Amino acid sequence: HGTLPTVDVHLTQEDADAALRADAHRGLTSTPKVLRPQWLYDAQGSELFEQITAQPEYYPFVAEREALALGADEVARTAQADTFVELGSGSSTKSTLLLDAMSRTGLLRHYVPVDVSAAALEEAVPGLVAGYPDLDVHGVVGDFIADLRSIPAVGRRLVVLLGGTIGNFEPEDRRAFLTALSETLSSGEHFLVGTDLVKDEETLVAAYDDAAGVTAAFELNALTVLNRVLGADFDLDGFDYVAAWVPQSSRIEMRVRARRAMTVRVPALDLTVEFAEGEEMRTEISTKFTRAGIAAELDAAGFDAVGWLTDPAGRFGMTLARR
Ligand code: AVJ
Repeated sequence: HGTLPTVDVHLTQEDADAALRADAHRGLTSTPKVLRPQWLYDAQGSELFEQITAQPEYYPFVAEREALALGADEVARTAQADTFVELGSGSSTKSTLLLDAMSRTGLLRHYVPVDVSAAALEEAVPGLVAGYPDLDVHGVVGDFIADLRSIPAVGRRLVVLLGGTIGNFEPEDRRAFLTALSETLSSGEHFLVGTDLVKDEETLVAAYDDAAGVTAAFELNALTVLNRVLGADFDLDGFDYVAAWVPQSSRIEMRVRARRAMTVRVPALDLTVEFAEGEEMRTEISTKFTRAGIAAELDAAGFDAVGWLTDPAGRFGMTLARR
């Protein structure tokens, strides 16, 4: 029993690889140097990220789950949706909290997991949906922004973006994403978005520079991926990891810093990259929000913020927005 998941592929591995190569060329030749967070999530990186979520300093994972455990039923009752669209997969215990709450309304029929990685869908979805034999599952392999319009409009949708993933986007990308999503949804459909909240610098920096060094290994793994995928010769011992709170941008910036001057060859891009001693290259950003700030961004994109969930300590927020 259980429906065999259908998967629509809007983005092939070749498309994704070509986009990443183009991005690496742009990022390695720009000032300052910068990489897309996608370089972090190969098999080893995904494993390290799992370990990050288990570090005592990394509160966002636990805090979001607490918020959902408290508020999933309220979200389900407000949204009155029969279709659960999850952007990005892998946070299965959290997906289950929402699927269960939506089941309790008696309306849930369809589950649409969307991810840029076919492998991530194959890994996360079967185990997740095994507990819901009557659920119609329709996966979509695609890019959050470019392929939003191809998300099937089977019924009344609740779209969710968990994990604080929206914090990874640059402001312009965030605006483009929220606007595209709003234009895709019909009046009366809902969007639930998780956002980590601004707090004291010490707590924030510790969350992104844990004592066990797991986050450092995770960010430095981007260089290993460049070595493997592009044939680059980054010397991993030549770089330190730095997590910096940048208040003007309200974000943590994750960077690798060259310990000495280095020349790095990147054969697949036909590129030679110079690093000065102390030069930093950004590997990821993690934007922190306020309740009013995210509500204003949603409003500007055509949504109404109609609900708010948070953990008891008020560390992480989730906004329910109505189109
Ligand atoms: C998966 C983007 C939510 O920003 O907290 C955690 C990624 N990187 N530690 C975050 C991350 C290093 C994480 N998100």
